[in-house]
Amino acid sequence: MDINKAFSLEGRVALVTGAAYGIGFAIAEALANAGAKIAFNCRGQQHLDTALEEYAKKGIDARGYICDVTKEDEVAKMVADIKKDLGPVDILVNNAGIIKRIPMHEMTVDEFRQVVDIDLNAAFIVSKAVLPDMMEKKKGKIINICSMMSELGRETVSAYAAAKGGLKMLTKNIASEYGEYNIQCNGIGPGYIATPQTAPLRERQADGSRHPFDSFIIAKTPAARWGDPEDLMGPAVFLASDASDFVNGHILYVDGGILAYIGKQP
Ligand code: NAP
Ligand code: GCO
Repeated sequence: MDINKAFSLEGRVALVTGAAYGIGFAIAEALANAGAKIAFNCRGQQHLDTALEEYAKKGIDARGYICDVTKEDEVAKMVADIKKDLGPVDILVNNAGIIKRIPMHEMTVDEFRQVVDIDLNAAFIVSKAVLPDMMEKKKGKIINICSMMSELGRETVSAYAAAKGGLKMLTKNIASEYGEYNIQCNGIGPGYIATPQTAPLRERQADGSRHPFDSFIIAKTPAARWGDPEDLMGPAVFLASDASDFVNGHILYVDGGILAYIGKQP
């Protein structure tokens, strides 16, 4: 095997959902650096315009689309527009996601449903939209961005954990149902990563000390640090490339060792 060719994404079209910033932006940058043509989406024009500027600063000619991934008609239009602009999607990264940190007994049904809609149902919607072209080409990669909460629970994240647990099983089911089309579906399970989504968990206290949750994660992580979106770039290229053609239905945890570690004694 030519190992450099195996990791190359030259000529491939990658759609990374919710890649205006955060983990999605880093993954899109990595796929672009490996040769892929990049399409991304978010919900608002302002985030889109800022993201296009940031991609351009990195020399990436990304195509941005306004699309709410929970809306099947918007997704269908986005996938059709990408096909017209760049070609059929070869690599899909279902990254878009939100979290609501509310004690379950205080969470409304609508709040629960909104998290599940974006973090789980949308992966079904977008995957369903790109599968027909992948099936026709008999080649495709779908990467679902799971979470520690695909394996573990904690206070206040019931909807998020339910969605991410479901996303783990959706990943395994897509892998099972479409492996015969040479389509591989895997997950990436990031640990605790420093992005806008986790900013509230890292805010300095009034006295300048670390947020208690920040200290907790440092103690729970063998690497004794939060992850950076850059830590996900290599794993994403691996799972998007031919190098992982016999990896299917796997959740690759990129967590600094959290899931392996009981945690440092206080
Ligand atoms: P983030 O900084 O909050 O970014 C989330 C992205 O998703 C934004 O670009 C947002 O764009 C987009 N988005 C949200 N809802 C959307 C919708 N309905 N339609 C289209 N785009 C939507 O989050 P992040 O930390 O980068 O996380 C990215 C993914 O990694 C999420 O699935 C998250 O659950 C997962 N994850 C994060 C961590 C972590 O520690 N940060 C760890 C494990 C897993 P707009 O709001 O502009 O639309
Ligand atoms: C939380 C965090 C986590 C991370 C991530 C961990 O409140 O516990 O937001 O859920 O986002 O999913 O893998």
